[in-house]
Amino acid sequence: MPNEISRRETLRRGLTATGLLAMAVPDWAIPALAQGERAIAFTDVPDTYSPGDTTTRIRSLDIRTIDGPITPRDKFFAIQHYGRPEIAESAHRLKITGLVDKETELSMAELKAMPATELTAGYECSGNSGRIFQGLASNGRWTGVRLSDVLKNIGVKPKAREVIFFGADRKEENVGFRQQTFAVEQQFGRSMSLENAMRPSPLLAYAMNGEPLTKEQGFPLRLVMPGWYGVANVKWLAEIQLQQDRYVGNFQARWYRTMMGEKEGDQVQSVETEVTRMQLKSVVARVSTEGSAHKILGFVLNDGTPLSSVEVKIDDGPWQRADFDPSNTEFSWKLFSFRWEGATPGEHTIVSRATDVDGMVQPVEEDLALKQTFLEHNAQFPRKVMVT
Ligand SMILES: Nc1nc2c(c(=O)[nH]1)N[C@H]1C(S)=C(S)[C@@H](COP(=O)(O)O)O[C@H]1N2
Ligand SMILES: [Mo]
Repeated sequence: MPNEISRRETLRRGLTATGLLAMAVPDWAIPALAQGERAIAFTDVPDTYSPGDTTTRIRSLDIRTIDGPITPRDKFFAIQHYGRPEIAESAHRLKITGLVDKETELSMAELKAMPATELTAGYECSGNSGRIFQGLASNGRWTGVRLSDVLKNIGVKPKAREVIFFGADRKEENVGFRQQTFAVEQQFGRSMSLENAMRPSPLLAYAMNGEPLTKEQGFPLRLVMPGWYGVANVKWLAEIQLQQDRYVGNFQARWYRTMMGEKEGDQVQSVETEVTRMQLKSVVARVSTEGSAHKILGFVLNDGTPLSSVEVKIDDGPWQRADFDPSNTEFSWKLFSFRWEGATPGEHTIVSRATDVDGMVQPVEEDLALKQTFLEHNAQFPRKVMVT
């Protein structure tokens, strides 16, 4: 009875999606450290570790300090290629050019006068990994206008296929062609198909967590592309250009590609893909203790596909299901917690793995052995803690 099966399948998916929200909240699932609760030390993080701040090129999030679903704006990770341009909001214009009915410039006041949407979205830089203790990830509550509304208002010509987002940040770079090298001014740009741009979720965001974007977050305007890796979220957004051809800018066509070997019999073929939707990843972020009980807290990031489970394994023990935080939403990071009973003094290894409703399971390091580039590293991340 194929109908029956597909109905059950639909029910299961529906339940998983809403189940994330409706699940009973264990009292210890609340992320902030309770009275008398203290964090215990990871022995895999050196004492010299520093997450950086706004004076450094990269500010990462010390994930051991996660104390709620939303990352505060002064802790939200920040990374970019060309530095952080200073833009005056009153002078800023968003240009919309190319295959539109009428090329347009919108002021921030005009954008803010349009119906606003709020959406919680978490993302990580595609270069995030255990190398930097998974600190290039955060979760924010964004306010802005839907990209699709802006494009529909302006009118898109039928030939348009590609939507390019340019930041105001520019830099001269050496571009090679055969034996020659040219110094060319490059503007940070990323593109996507018109189909993806017209989805309901992408936002032209001007606020995070109820406050204006900070300079490092792309003040006064940025794209937020829920479910995609950080690089899609173009900051200091200055121009949206629609065209028919694929965009082949540096950060689209040369950077942010993944090369992965795929086995065909004895042969390994290298397959190159674009960095777009986030690959399923979970990370243990914090371990704390209160009396004799221990709690493990972590987060999951993916493209918004509902999750079926996140599990935790301690040393050589079995995989055990963790609980999802009730604050999780479709595009937020998904916090999870696990009550660890009977922790014995000494060093322990803790690892988590997430599974989605399509049966995708977070890979282990060995599964990624054929990956040739470092981006999109979503392997399970075993962590070491010291119980005293
Ligand atoms: N204009 C512009 N936008 C950009 C970048 C950039 O260099 N310039 N870097 C991208 C990358 S690689 C990432 S991971 C995210 C980081 O966003 P955040 O700094 O708000 O965390 O911004 C993206 N948007
Ligand atoms: Mo990134």
